[in-house]
Amino acid sequence: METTLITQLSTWKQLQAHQQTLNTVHLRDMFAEDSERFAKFSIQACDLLLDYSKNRITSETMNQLFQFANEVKLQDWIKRMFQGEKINHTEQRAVLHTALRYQGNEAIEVDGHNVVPDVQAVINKIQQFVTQVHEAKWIGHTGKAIDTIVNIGIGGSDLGPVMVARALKAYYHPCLQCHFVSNVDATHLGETLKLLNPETTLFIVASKTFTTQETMLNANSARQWLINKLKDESAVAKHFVALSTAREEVIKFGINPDNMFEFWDWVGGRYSLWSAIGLSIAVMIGMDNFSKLLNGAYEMDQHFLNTPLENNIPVIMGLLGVWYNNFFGAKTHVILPYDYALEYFPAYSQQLIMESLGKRVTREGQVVDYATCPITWGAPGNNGQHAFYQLLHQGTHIVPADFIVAIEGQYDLPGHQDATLSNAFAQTLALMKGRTEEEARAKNMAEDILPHRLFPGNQPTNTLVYQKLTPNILGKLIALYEHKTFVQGVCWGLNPFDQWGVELGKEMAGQLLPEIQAAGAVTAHDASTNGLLNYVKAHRA
Ligand code: G6Q
Repeated sequence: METTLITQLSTWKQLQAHQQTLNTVHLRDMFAEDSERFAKFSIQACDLLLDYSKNRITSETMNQLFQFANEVKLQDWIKRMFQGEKINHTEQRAVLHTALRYQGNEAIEVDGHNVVPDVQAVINKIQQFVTQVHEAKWIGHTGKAIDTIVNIGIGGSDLGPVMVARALKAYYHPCLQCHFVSNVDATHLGETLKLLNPETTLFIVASKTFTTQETMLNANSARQWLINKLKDESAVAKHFVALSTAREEVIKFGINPDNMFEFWDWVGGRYSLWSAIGLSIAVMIGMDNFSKLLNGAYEMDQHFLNTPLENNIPVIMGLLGVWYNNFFGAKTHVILPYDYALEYFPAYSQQLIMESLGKRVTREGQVVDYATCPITWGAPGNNGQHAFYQLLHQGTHIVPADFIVAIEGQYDLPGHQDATLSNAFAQTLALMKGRTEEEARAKNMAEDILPHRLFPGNQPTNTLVYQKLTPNILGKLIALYEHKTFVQGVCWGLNPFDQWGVELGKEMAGQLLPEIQAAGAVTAHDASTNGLLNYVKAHRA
């Protein structure tokens, strides 16, 4: 169906013209001319401070971005998502990760069915299970308490849980440890199995479809390992539980459906850590803390749903991303947590953002004539400074960045937090200001290498500040990025909730597997693929 691409909208054209007036304006001059920039371009909400004043914007820019958001009917789309409309139209599914953390009293319906009690029933089941493990009432086959859990899953069934579990290590139950196995190459599982005592290990097989090749292979190998060690197939019942939407597949695998924690097709993989997929998190941090995580996300949901665009954090961050991506030609976006507990947050965000927005046709199937998702990357702040920040300071690309900064760290070691904070803010200052020739000379820098000592600055940054990374704050932070991603999906006219690219990989791997396993030369493909397969076949034992 032909529709109006966003590039035809009047607000888009207006933004293009407006960008021309700002293209050569330097952030340092904007700050020099207006001492109120921080007051104008910062928001405190949901226990977060967002300082977006170090962006190449004026009040006029923001007004125009909000007008654009209105023209693409952002607020309608937000409501449609929260109300359970099937906005994931290519899979005919509602998108209701927000229902998983809903704390209100209204019904949320999918096909006329209220899903809120279903969600609560699974939360209750998780709660019971967590209590049983913590109180050593869920015991292993040989009568020993569980002290280790291993989540086996990949993509959305891994990245959220592993990121949150890493972030909330300070909240772990003292008698439990956890591992996450995702990769299909035997190293990941093999190295993990070496660390495990079969009598005290519980495997959590996390897979929405329960057919994903990597997860099923890892789960089957773990199952075989357990049976070999405990010399009894019935041991599986006490050492394996499943998180899935696919009951029949779980039964086929040999897990009793009583040991299955259910979720639903309206929970997207990369949005699923709030569902049964979060079981490993709940076991490790306890149900109270898991509820605080859900609560934090709910508070951000309410902020997103009810706050006017002008004060809405996910909306502002989303629109700023569009501003750089489409009007300044920024190709990437970097996420830099100054909180080591958020070590895996960039990797998690990569999936969230790039799997949602790495698309080239609109909802109506029209090929876009504008850039969509920026390449998203990142690493913990200080480590990045000694690695890739050079490119941010003196490279040729505009790289909008999110600095995520904790006021208090997880551990109270003298001097560490001051060093962290000074580094974070020094970087945003340096990226904004740069260093001019005049300033370099004032510091007596040698003339012959002067050009090498100059920094253009004018790199845009957002800074998000929170008190301390608690489960509640983490819930808010994750929900913020989920909603920011949704905002950009609406702006670019995309369906952020399907992932046909992932499906293609799954399908092709399924095709090649029997060819790798069969005897004889492979001839069915292009010369490269045939050549690679045949080379490997000829060279392996
Ligand atoms: C996420 C994607 C994808 C998915 C994995 C695992 O949104 O759909 O990353 O989570 O492919 O799928 P299963 O949970 O079905 O094993």
